[in-house]
Amino acid sequence: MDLGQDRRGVDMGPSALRYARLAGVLEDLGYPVADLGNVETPIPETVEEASGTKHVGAVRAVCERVALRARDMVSGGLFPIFLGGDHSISIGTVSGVAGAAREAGGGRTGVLWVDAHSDFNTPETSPSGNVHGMPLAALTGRGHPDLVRIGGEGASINPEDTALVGLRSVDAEERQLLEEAGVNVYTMKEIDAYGAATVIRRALEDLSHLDRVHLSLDLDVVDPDVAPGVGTPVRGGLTYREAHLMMELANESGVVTSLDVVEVNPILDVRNGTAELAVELVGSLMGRQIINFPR
Ligand code: 5AB
Ligand code: MN
Ligand code: MN
Ligand code: MN
Repeated sequence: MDLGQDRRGVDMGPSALRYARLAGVLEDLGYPVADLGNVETPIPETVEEASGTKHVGAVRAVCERVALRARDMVSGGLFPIFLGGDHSISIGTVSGVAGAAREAGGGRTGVLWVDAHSDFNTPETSPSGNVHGMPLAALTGRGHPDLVRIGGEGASINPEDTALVGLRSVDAEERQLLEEAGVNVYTMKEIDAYGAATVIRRALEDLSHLDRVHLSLDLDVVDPDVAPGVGTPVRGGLTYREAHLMMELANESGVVTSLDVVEVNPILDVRNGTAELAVELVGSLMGRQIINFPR
């Protein structure tokens, strides 16, 4: 899907990730992999652009389909990996995963949001009207009613059950909302000051009371020098090794139960390098040891 933002191209993200051997990397780790194909999504050229929250009706329709797929995967005991697409898909992925787990008595789902941005805008605070800047707010019950009710009425996630890591671009009013909501926030400043390992461990600790953790990985968290193929690059991001280390430590914690890989834009990429990095990071999250040294 690329209805949630202004630049074309993120709808090619899933193709680029498949081309970068995502399934092969997981199979090499010993996992059986089933690619369930694409979720039917209109292209922006065929969707009428309403004013205000851009393409909200179409985004909602796609996210409802995504949420149903997510439910089936959780009910089937699978580890879902969702490929974006812009970050608005996560309103569907997270609401579906959390809803299915809750109804099956599988308890409470938390969200680890790894992103340069906090994606906590509402239509009132958004400077752009782009839904990809709103998904985390919608998931906690804030924002456009058509987004909030995706995957079932009301909030899918408690704000205190979320941790945001890697932030360096937050809009002024969005910041107020974040503070009021009480989400756990770790900016690049904390990562620079305390190190990536300390920060990701603290964020995982914030979520340790939960039954499931959904990791939503926006590739723009990585520095644009390393990951140029993203729609909304912001300087001062994670290094190559910091990004890997965070995934390796998330793997060690063993708490992550589902994953989004979003915002890869092949049009802006250089020789599919950002998609390749994304696939590597999934490998690290799922247990690949780059340096396998006995100790
Ligand atoms: B992404 C911005 N805050 O709301 C807005 O890439 C950017 O999913 C949002 O993190 C970036 O338009 C959304 C300025
Ligand atoms: Mn995002
Ligand atoms: Mn982002
Ligand atoms: Mn973006």
